[in-house]
Amino acid sequence: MTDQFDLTEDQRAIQDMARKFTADAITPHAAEWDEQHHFPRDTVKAAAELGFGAIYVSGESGGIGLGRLESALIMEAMAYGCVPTSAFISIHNMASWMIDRFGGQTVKDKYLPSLISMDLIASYCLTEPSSGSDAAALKTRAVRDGDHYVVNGSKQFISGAGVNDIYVTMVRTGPNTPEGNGPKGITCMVIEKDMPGVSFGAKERKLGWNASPTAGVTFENVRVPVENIVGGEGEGFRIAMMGLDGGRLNIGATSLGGAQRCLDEAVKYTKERQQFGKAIADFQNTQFTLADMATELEAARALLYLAAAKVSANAPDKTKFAAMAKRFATDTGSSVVDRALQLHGGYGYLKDYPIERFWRDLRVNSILEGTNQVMRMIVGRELTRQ
Ligand code: FAD
Ligand code: 2MC
Repeated sequence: MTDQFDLTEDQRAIQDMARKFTADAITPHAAEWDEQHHFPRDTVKAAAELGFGAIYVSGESGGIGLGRLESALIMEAMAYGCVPTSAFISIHNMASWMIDRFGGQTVKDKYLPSLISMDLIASYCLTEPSSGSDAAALKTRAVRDGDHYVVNGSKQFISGAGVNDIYVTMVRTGPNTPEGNGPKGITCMVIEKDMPGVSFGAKERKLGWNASPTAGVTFENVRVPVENIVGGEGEGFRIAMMGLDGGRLNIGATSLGGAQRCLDEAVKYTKERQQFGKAIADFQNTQFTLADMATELEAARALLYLAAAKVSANAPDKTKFAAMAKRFATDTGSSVVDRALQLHGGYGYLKDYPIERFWRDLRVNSILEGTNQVMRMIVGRELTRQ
């Protein structure tokens, strides 16, 4: 086996550390967080002590400066215990990276130290009530007024809204022209929870991701200092999309971790459960099902790790590969979990076993950070580009 197809010793050490953290601090509590709709802030903060609040924030800025494959390994490991908690930490990492990679020194000095320690936690605000997949149609407007922008509008479906401290927000600063109303009229800026005029909607009631609060955010004449913009005016859409290249890998990785947990549970369960005088693992149907689940999961993992290496290397086809991997890993993850549930029979449908929670938690991964139809659109456009 060449090293090219295996993890390095350092990557295995990072994976082991994330797995141990998950086994100690996440897995024992995840069912309760789901049931109680509890956001585990203390656990998230404990993850920061391992550097997981700034996985790919540069070492220069105080992060741990790892690549996207290492990030995927960490997200996959944490999702083995709790998918929404892992994804929550991923979103914080995506937003922090955007500040580090594109922000000026002032905005970096102002926020990064507290984001790295997760004393402040960040949300990512792109979606609006009338613009989900068509993200470049967003309407939240920021108008320059001296040393400030005055922001008005609303964001929808924001993970961490109301509990998080920092909102990395895409707003429209362009003029009312076709170009100003398109992607080139969008700017990225950091808005704080406590700035006057920021308010939050009620917590959404969801199928899953109960450990991760989701709500709308409204901005009413919020005065945001000009120094809070990340990148230049008009660069916000590109920055948002580059953030998502990494975010989508992480979401795919959480599907791999959740599905691996359910596959492991299914192997264990089918060896124990007896019907017709033998373990159900002894039926050929069970073995074929488990074999397909394991094979498909490995294929998804291989594509996701390749895509992660491409994003780390800033390869020209990184966006296409991130989209392919997100689509394939999230769809495969849900399909594996569904089969794990079937192999548990009626017990898989009960909250006494973890499968139904993963089934619910993985479902949304085919929708958020770009639906899997949008992922196909990105890949299809790339394939047919002249
Ligand atoms: P729509 O865009 O209205 O899509 C509806 C359907 O139409 C989908 O099936 C879609 O694939 C399909 N469709 C749309 N356009 C096309 C097309 N051109 N071709 C083919 N099919 C198409 N957003 C954030 O900014 N920050 C967050 O933190 C965040 N967290 C979220 C957490 C949760 C739990 C959820 C559910 C969503 C979150 N989102 C967040 C929003 C998420 O990114 C959007 O829901 C998603 O991008 C889809 O947008 P939409 O819901 O408006 O669906
Ligand atoms: N990296 C760098 N630049 C990019 C890019 C990327 N990944 N993707 C697009 N761009 C640039 C692109 O090159 C173009 O610039 P230029 O005109 O200079 O060439 C500009 O951005 C506009 O791009 P498009 O012409 O592709 O824009 P369009 O509006 O046609 O479609 C689409 C873009 C559909 C891919 C985008 O709107 C999209 O990803 N939609 C899904 C929205 C989404 O993912 N939301 C997730 C919210 S976050 C979330 O859910 C969480 C849980 C946190």
